Amino acid sequence: MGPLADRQLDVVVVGAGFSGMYLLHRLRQLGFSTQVYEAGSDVGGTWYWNRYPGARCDIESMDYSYSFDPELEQEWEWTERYSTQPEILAYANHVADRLDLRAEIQFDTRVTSAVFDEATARWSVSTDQGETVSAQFVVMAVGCLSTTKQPEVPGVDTFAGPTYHTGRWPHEGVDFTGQRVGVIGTGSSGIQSIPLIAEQAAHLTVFQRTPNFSMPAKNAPLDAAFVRQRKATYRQHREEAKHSPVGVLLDIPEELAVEADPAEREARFHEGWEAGFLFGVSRTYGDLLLDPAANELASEFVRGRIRDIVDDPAVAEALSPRNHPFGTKRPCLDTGYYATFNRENVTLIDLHASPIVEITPAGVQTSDREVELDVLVFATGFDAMTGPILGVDIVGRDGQPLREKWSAGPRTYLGLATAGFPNLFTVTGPGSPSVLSNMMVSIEQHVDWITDCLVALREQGASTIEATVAAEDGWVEHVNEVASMTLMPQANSWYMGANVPGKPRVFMPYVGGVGLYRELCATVAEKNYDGFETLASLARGLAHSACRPAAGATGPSGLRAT
Ligand code: NA7
Repeated sequence: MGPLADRQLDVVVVGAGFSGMYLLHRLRQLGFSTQVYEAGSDVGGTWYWNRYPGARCDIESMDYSYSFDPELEQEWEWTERYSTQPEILAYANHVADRLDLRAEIQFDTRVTSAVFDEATARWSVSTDQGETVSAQFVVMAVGCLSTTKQPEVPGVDTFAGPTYHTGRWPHEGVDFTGQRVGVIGTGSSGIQSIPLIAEQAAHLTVFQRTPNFSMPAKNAPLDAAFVRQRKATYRQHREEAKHSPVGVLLDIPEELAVEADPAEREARFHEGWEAGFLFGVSRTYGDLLLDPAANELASEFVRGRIRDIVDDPAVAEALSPRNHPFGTKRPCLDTGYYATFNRENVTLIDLHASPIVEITPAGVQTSDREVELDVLVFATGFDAMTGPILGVDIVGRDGQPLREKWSAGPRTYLGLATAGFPNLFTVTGPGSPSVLSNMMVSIEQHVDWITDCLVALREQGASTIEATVAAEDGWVEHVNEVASMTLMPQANSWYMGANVPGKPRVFMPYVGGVGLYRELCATVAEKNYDGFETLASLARGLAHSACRPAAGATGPSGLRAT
């Protein structure tokens, strides 16, 4: 038995990023007593931690913001097409102030465990500050990219100089002037930071394991006329985004790249490249993520741009992705990334040709040389999606740890709940569109769904809600089936858990699209939480809610939105 819980709450929310903040606002409005715990010292989640140089959103500012408050979206002024981390963090702070959120957020506090007590149908939630509270519901609003991953390289702790992970960057910044800097990792964080570090450092060595596809961001100050026009039509724009495949408006032509006239195709790829848009090239044809031959056409187009930009053909080739289809790892948006490798003070080390053997006190030893360094930057990413959830010791019914249940990969119903863990919800969890979408759109949809669900339970006098195993099995099967119709599972991506040694290879996000997914979730709610079991009494097995789905009705076919 843990320490006795001294506070009784309706809801504990773990995390005060954009999910936790909106959750708190909604729960408070609806009269649920709520405590938010946040490991950081302030709000902002991913934007609180990721302060590395060049950190910037790759969804356009006017889309990457809350839509729930029309006044907020009218009053806030974004300055650039793609917001910098400081501006997004300022926005998060503005929202926290405006809605007076901080009173119910306990900062500098990490939730360590959450244990479900079947006798009381409540969660006992403990923190690293020695506090234990009792809550009817727990919502994991922990983000998808918040558990940082160090490079798995021998000697990593022996380096004599300072080391920094992009996802835990010091608040006071880092001055690289006159330093010999090494950056390990060329995902989005590496690609955003490398051009700026190169401008400051005496010398920069980039250690690249997998070259990534990156496109120019074409970032610029926002045009006042565009902002006026968008604000005038914001409601309609948001509504359309909510029902789109990825939560931003895209015209995805049905035409196939493999059937297009080569000159027209080249021109369309160029337009996509010049658009400065994450989906610029990816959305030029309908078959790029479905047909390997179509994908290769887009991949080769991007490799051609790399050859155009990079002076040294050998470096251009080393920077050219060839081991995964375009778009199956999240493509990056950059400002001057490839051109950085034309600088005299920048060296690229292709780790496929010469792998890192160890990190030494003096630098990095590869199979063919020792690179002496003063500073090391780890842009090595995250234990994505499941890492932050499993970082809390969650124990459900029958004493089952979630870590055990998910040992072969996450199993959820709708990415919102998992069987055996009553009254536990995840925001943008595995099995939901999440990281494949504009996160703001997905966050708001999940928060609205969860809070509506809590209201429905309150109205019905229900004390617990739990996904059925049948519904969960059906959903997991559906998520896998849809993913396998695409090229997405082919890459060793963090979507697959492939970046973390030993992590099960499962394609975690739902590729069905946010519009369809929203309809499916709404249908489940309309059918009195189809696929969930609710209990009106503390005694299990009694008083099941009125509308129990037949086991067969909750599989993927039973989930067709109508
Ligand atoms: P990512 O995209 O996971 O990138 C991490 C990078 O670090 C990637 O290039 C990895 O190579 C590399 N890496 C990881 N471990 C090692 C070791 N041990 N040795 C060498 N290289 C390594 O993380 P980011 O922070 O850049 O971006 C995460 C998301 O944030 C991004 O997708 C956007 O959605 C925003 P690998 O590809 O695994 O071979």
